[in-house]
Amino acid sequence: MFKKILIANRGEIALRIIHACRELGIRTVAVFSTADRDSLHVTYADEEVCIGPPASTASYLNISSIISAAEITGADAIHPGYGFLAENAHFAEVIQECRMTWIGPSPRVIRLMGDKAKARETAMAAGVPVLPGSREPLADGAEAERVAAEVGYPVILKAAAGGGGRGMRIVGSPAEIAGQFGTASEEAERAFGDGSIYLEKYLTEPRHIEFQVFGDRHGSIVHLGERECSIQRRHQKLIEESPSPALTPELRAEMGEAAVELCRAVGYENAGTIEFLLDADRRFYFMEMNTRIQVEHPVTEMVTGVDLVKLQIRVAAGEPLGIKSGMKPRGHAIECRINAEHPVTFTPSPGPLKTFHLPGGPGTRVDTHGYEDYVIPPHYDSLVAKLIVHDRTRREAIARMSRALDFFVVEGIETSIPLHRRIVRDPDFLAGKLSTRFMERFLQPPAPPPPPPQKEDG
Ligand code: MV4
Repeated sequence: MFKKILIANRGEIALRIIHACRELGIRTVAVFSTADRDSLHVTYADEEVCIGPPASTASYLNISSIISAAEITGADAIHPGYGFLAENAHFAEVIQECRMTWIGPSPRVIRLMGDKAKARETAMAAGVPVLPGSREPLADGAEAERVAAEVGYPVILKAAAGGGGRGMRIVGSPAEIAGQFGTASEEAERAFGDGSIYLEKYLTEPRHIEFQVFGDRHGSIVHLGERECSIQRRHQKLIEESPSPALTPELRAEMGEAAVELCRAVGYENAGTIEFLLDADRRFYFMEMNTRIQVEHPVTEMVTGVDLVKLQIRVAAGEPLGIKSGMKPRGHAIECRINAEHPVTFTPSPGPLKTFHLPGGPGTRVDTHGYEDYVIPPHYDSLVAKLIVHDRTRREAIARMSRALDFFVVEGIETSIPLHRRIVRDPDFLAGKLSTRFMERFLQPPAPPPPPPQKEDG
């Protein structure tokens, strides 16, 4: 087992990784920017190294600073968390060249799955269902026209180097397709340095359901069930839950096996997520793979009882997984992401936490780096806390979430807590009627009142 792990991240996930290391008896090294001197990950790590100024590009994305910090402190492994360098194959390679362990999948697999067009081809070859569309990136507008006519409109153009909603274009008719292909490709070239575009039939109101997968160095691959992530706004998830209200045990087994097959095809190691779209007829299609631990991993932890971060560290150290695939989910878990932003306008709201009272009680977990008088810096993402609840049924979990939100008191900044309070009493949410369009409908301004009856004049 490792003696010392450097955590190449900040915020709640850095703290979460410190918790796992502490329980495994591993020493920790925090890296921090000058904006994060007073952060809890710095306080609670055994050692800490300043890696640069506030801008991420100069600190948490600065590979040479982070490698130097690891060398100086004698760390034997690096955990990247999520975001920042978590899916950077080059970073993983440099770590391995420096004779340290990268806690994640191989650079080869990160690179393969980072190319969303190659990931789609790999899924097709592994017999995992994908939406009708192009086999390889499109050569030109004429080819886009041909494939779109074949699969039928609407279609979606996606940047191979994009992912997570970046570089996508929905196209409704043949008149627009060639032009949209051109602009999408130019934009992708500018944004990612790779203009490759592929095409899929567009599903108008799917659910977003993702499977947690895990591989070890001994060739064992398992899935730990799904997370329903349909409640999102501008590709930022707001609420995640497990199990999905849409899955039966049979469909869960089928999707889980497809996820495991894809992992097997690429020799996947460590934690990963396979994203699927599920249509109204409950057909599922592979969308993309994320080669990291995700923000919403706690909902899976709550229903499986598996500590996913400890497992990441153990399998990176060469230990076998030691868990069975497809365990039956125990009860129901829901996570609300509490962001430092205005609940109606969604504008960022950094600043001091004047009051910060966390909810507690049975089945209630809060993952946060916040504390009273902590000042949320404006330089990073707005996640201040994840509120996760667990109970026996979905109904009870929602009631518990509603209660926990009422006992979560934050003053000094605006947060998304009031928005979550409204979502958890929405009739569609309560009925489990979810789709990626949920927030669009939820945020629609209420219809204006009918005009008053006109007086009849004679
Ligand atoms: C789609 C789709 C429908 N049909 N692909 C969004 C994030 C990235 N992983 C891919 N995404 C989608 N891909 C096909 N063929 C719907 C989404 C999607 C979405 C699209 C537009 C607006 C909001 C969305 C929310 C979730 C998923």
